Amino acid sequence: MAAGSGSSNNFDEQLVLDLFDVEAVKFGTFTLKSGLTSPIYLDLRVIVSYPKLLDRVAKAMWDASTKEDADGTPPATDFQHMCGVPYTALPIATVMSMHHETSMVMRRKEVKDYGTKKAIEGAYKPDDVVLVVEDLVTSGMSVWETVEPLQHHKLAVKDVVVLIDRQQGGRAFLKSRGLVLHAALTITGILDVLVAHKKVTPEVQQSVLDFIAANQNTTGNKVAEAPPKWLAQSYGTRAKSAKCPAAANLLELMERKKTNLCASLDVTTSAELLKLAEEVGPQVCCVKTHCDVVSDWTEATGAELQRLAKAHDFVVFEDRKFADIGNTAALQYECGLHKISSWSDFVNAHITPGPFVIDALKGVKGAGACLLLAEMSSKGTVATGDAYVKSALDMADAHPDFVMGFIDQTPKNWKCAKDVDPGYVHMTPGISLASKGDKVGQQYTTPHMAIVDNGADVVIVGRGIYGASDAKSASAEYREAGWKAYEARLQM
Ligand code: S5P
Repeated sequence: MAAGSGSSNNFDEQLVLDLFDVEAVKFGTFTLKSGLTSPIYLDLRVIVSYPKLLDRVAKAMWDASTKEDADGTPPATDFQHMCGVPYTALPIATVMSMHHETSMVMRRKEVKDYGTKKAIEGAYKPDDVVLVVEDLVTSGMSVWETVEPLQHHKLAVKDVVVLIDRQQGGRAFLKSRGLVLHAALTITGILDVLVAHKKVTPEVQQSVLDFIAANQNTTGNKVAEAPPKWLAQSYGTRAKSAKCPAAANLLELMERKKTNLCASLDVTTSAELLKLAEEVGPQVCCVKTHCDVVSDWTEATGAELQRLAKAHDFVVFEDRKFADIGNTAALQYECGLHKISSWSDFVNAHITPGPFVIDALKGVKGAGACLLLAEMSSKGTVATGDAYVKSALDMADAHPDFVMGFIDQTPKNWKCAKDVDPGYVHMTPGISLASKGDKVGQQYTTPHMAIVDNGADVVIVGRGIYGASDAKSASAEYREAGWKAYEARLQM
């Protein structure tokens, strides 16, 4: 029996037939979580109810990870621990662990306070090698969500073993992140077995192959293409080409201080704000404020913030998000209780009023610089699409001395990414190492995803820092995660 490409030497026909019998592999019309209609459905959760099958699955996966594959993939690098991706792969990893007396570590899915370091449970030490165990791989994203926290806790991950490779780009995606995929079974191999045993018709086989070909995660392949210019350049190099002095200053600062972390200190009293700025100051390149949530703001608050900025070498960004006609925006920038232009290094503006809002802000006495909101992190935002991003870019390009960059989410994936001037700074909010979102629409990604996968330069972290029990150490952790991701990006 010809095994599908990427399958192991010991392609196990009986295992395929058993999986089919317990309906872990089903054919029909299924609506996936993504909304796509699929002719095949894999539900490997059912395996826990069949101990003998669970045992065989564990054996097949151990073989796949410790022997050379038919396609020449070498055995996994020696590992000290295995980590099953919650939940389906946890019992599989447990059985593998029992058979081979190999230690496991466990990644917690929900971690309340990242600073407690309880994200990874088990007995391990830095540089221990972990084999990640997953039931199946599609795009590779779910595996990556387990790999990233392991690496953050200084564990080395080099190999991933799955029962089934859906052959939808996961292998290339993981490879682009330095990981080798070992698969006991592949979809093409499974189909070959089931057609040979007359369990499915050649027509069904073809429809599944067509579905797989049409639904590929190409992120792994995209990485191999020429990246947008700014991704391959250091902050220092880009500082030299920046047309806006505030962008040059921030990029230089990031290079000098080795931090790309912006702390968003969204607290409601001056005392809390200044205490936090003092605590996190040594770790950040920027402190972001919302002065209008501070109940006792005075001129002294702004002045003290600037003193701390000088003492700790960071810049101050007031997140005012101007969105009115030019005349009003200019008044809001210069006047009122907050006199924002007198103490902030830069501000930001929505593009909805059109380009004159930039002219107006630029004309204010003491004006610093401005970021434009090209994308937002909140669920359901209507600021989306290529046309919206293109408008932001056009507005920036018309004022390159005053617009220092963008608040954005996925600049690397913008259609126009290759043409974006590397002198712009990309600042990305919606960053957390522990949470996926809040109850009012915030959506989080990790520093690594933001910087490596989405092209951010600066990660903006709010509650992940000021909401932690120890803001100082939380800021140090985010700083380390952000800088490591930037260094990894430069290596790609
Ligand atoms: O799209 C955006 C733009 C901004 S500036 N999404 C955001 O979350 N922000 C700001 O970033 C937001 O106003 C808040 O100050 C910070 C994120 O805070 P966190 O607590 O969710 O990390």
